[in-house]
Amino acid sequence: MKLLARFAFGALAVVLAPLGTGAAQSATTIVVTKAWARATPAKADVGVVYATITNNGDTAERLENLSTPVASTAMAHETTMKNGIMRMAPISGGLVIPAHATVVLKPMHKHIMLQGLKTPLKAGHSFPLEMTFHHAGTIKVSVAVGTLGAMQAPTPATAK
Ligand SMILES: [Cu+2]
Repeated sequence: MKLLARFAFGALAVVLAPLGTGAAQSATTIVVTKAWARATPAKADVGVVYATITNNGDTAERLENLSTPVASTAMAHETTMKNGIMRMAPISGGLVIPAHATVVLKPMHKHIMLQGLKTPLKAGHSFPLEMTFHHAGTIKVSVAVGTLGAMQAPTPATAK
């Protein structure tokens, strides 16, 4: 009975696969969309990147490394509120994207911290970010820069 149920589920998955988004290519288990950052003031040392990460795979994924030419380090962070005090720290154990789940990095939550910013992030511009996952390997993402203090991703029309 159990075996039958598993077979039925497998058949369903095969049928549904072609209906997935066009982004799903051969072995693309991790899809990153809406990568964006806020513009930073001149001489700022830090910046923050947000993105939506979807794991279409059957196993949990871990973001193992981040790299961008605009900053000396990039790291997954988490913002928490404790006794009314907001603080942030590297996510212990790293950022994990469970199987068949989407993790949204957004203001006041999980984010990617850029430290040692080499150049101010300018609204309307974009910059590359390499995200290396345990199974999926390295994914190159273009991060669109929105305005200073923006709370959501700039619309694609405004990003260059
Ligand atoms: Cu942070």
